Amino acid sequence: MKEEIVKKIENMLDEGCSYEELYTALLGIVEAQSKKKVMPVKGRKLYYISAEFLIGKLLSNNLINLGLYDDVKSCLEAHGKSMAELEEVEPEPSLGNGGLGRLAACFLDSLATLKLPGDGIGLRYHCGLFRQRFEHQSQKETPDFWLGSNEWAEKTEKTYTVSLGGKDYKARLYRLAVTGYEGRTNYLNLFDVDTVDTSIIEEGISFDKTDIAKNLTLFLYPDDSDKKGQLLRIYQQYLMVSAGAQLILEECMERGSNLHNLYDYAAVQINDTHPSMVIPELIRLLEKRGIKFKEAVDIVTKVCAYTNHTILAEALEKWPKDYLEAVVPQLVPIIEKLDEIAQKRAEDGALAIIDDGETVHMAHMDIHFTHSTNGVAALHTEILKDSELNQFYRLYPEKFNNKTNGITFRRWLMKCNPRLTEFIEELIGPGFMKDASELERLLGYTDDERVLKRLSDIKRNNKAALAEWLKHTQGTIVDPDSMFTIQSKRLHEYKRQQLNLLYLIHQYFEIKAGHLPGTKVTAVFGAKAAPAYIIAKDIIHALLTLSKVIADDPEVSKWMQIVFIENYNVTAAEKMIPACDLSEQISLASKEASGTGNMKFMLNGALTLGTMDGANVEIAQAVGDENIYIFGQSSNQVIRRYSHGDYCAKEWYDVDYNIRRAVDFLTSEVMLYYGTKEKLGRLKKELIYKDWFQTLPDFNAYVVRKDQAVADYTLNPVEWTKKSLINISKAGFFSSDRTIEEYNRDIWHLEK
Ligand code: 26Q
Repeated sequence: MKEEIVKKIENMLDEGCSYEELYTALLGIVEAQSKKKVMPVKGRKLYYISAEFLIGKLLSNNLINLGLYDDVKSCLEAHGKSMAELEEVEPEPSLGNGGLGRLAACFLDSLATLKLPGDGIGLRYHCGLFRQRFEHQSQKETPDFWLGSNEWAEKTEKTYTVSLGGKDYKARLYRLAVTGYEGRTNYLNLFDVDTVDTSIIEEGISFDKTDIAKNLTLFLYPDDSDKKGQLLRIYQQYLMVSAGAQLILEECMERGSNLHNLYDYAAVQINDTHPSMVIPELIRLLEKRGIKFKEAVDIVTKVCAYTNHTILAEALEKWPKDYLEAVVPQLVPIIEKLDEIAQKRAEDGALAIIDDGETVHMAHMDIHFTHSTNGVAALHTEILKDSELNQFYRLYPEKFNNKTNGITFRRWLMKCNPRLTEFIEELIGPGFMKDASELERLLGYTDDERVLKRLSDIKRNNKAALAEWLKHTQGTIVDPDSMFTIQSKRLHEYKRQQLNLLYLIHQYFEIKAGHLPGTKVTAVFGAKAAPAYIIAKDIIHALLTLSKVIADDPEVSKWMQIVFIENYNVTAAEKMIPACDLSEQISLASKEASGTGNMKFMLNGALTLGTMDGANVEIAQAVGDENIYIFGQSSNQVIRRYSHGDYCAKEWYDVDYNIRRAVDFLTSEVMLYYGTKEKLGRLKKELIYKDWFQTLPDFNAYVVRKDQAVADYTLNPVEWTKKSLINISKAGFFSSDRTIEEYNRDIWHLEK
C-alpha cells in the first residue's frame, strides 16, 4: 500500500508537479487511507459539541497519524523539495479563538488515537478567526478566507431543517475525517448553510449583522459587543445544536435506539456554555418523537455532561429572555419548565436559570440538567467548588469533578519538534508516542553530559529555525544566541501581557543605568486582541511601540529585543514553542482556568516562569520547585483581595519607585515619538486607577524571579539544560490521551 503511494508521489515529482498539485494529490490519498480506518461503533458514542475546533493545518498531522509522513518527506527531499514548502500551500483552518478551541482539536486526536468512538459537532465558518496585521504599531483585522478549492471537509447531501426566528433554514453537513495516530477514523461534523455570502463583508471584518441567511456561518464569533452581534451568536449556536441534536438522534436510531434508551447509544459533552441550548433542543426533539417531558429531561440529563472553562463572570453566557424569544421561541417554554424544576430543587434564587431580571443563565441550565460538571485543572475545579459555583456544589456534590487539560503529543512534539522527537526516540525508543508516561525514562539521563549537550544543540537549532522563519515571514532579524522568553496566548488583561511589558520597561532602564543582564534577551509575543477590546489593543500598541524604541537605541538593543509575531495562530505556535527557553505563564492567580500553552512549552523543554494558577500548579508539583520559576500572590490572596474590594493600584504606584518609573514611561517623550498619545495615556491611566487584574502587586516579585531565570540561564547553562530535560520527562501527565482516558473512565464510558 505504502509503496503504491510513494510511487505515485515519485511519479508526480518526476513529472515536475507543483506544490499545489502535490498537495491536492496527498489530500486525496489521506482521504482514501482515512476511510479505511473507519470502525463500527460498539455501545455508546461520544458527541463533543463545540462552537470552536482550532484544528490547525492537517496535511502533515494526518500523514504522521497514518504512518506516511517519513516516506513522503524523503520522497520530496530526494527531488529537492521540502515538506515545509509543501505545508505553506495549505491554509490554516483557524476555527477557534484560543485554548478552548485548540483543546477540542487535541481531544479529537486523542479519541481517534485511543480508538474510542467520538465525533465532533461544530460549525463550518467561512472565515475563521480574523487575520491580524500591524499598522502604525496597532492591530488591524482582516477576514481570513481559509476555504479554497481544496478542502478537507467533504460536502454531504445530508441536510437538517432548523427554525430560526420562525423561518426555516437548511443546515448542510460537512464531514472531516479525524485520523488518530495508528488509530481509528472519527469525524468532525461541521454544519453550514448554502446561502452564506462572503460578498456582504465590508471594510475590515464588518458586515450586515441582520442578513441572517447570508451571514449565519460567515465568521467565527463576530463581535458581540452590541445587540445585533449577540443575536447572531444565538442564531449560530442554535444552528449548531439543532442540526447536531438531529444528527445525534438519527445516528442513534439507525443503530437501533428507541430513544428511551438513548443513554446506551450516546454521550454528549458540552464544551463551555456555547452549545448549552442542546439541552432544551434534545428535550424538544424527544417530545416531538412521543416521549413525555419528564422522561425526556431524565434522558437528556443522563446523556449530557458540561465542561466549564472559565470563572471570569463576563465570559459566563447569559441572554435576555426576549433575545431567545426572538431567535428560538420553540425553546423558551422548555427553558421555563426547566427553570421551574430548578427553582423547586433549590430555594435559593441564585441558582435559577431565569433570574428576576428575565435573564437566562446558560451555565445554570447546564449544571442542573447534566450529570457531570467538570473544571479543567485541579485548582480551577477547587475554585468552582469553593467559591464561584459553591451553591451548586452543595446541591450536587456528586456532579462535580476535575479533568486536567492535556495536549496531543502528535502535534505538539512529533509534528512541531522533529529534532527533539528523534532524539528522545534514540534514547528511550518510540513507546512515548502512544504512552506519554514513558517520557519519565529520560530521568535516567539528567547527569549524562552528552545527552545534555545534544539537548542544548537541539534547542539552539530550533531557535535558529524560528529566526529563519521570522526573517522569511515578517522580515524580522533575531539573534538565536540570545535567550528566548515567549508569551503567546490571546491578549487579555487577566493573562497580564502588561506585566511583561512593565518588566521590559524596567529592563530598559536598568540597561541604560549600566546594570547589564548576563545575556541578551529576546522577548517574543504572539497574541490577538478581540476587535472590540480596547485596552487589550492598547497593550499591543505599547509593546510594539516599546519594541521600536529599543530597536532604535543601540545602547539597549545590544541587550534586549522585543518581537511581536504577527497573526499568531496554530502554525506560528508550532514554530515558536520548540524554540522557547522561558515560557511566560503569568496570569493573575485564580483567573486562568488551566492554560494549555504552558504544557506545550514544558514538553518542548522550556522552563516555566509562572504564577500558581491553572495547570501551572500541577506543572510545579510535577517538576519540583527547583525546576520552575514561581512568583506572585496565591489564588487565595487574590480572592481575598477581591472580596475585601480594597485593592488600590494608585497606592502601589505612589510608594514604589520602580513601578512608577515603568508606568510613567508609557507616556514618556520617546514612547510618544513612536506611539499614540491617546492609547498610551489610556493604558497608563488604566494601570494607575484600575488595574483590575492586580499587575502592580506582583511586579517586584516578577522582576526578581525573571532576573533569577536570566542569571541561571547565563551562569549555569548545563544546569539549565538539566532542568529542561526534567521538564520534558515530567510532561507525560499533560498528554490529552490521559485526559481523554479520564473523561471516558468517569463520564462517557465508551468501549474501544
Ligand atoms: C462568550 C460570550 C460571548 C462571546 C464570546 C464568549 C467566549 C468565547 C470564547 C467565551 C470564552 C471563549 C473561550 C474561552 C477559552 O478559550 N478558555 C480557555 O479554555 C482553555 C481550555 O480549557 C483553558 O486552558 C484556558 O485557561 C481558558 O482560558
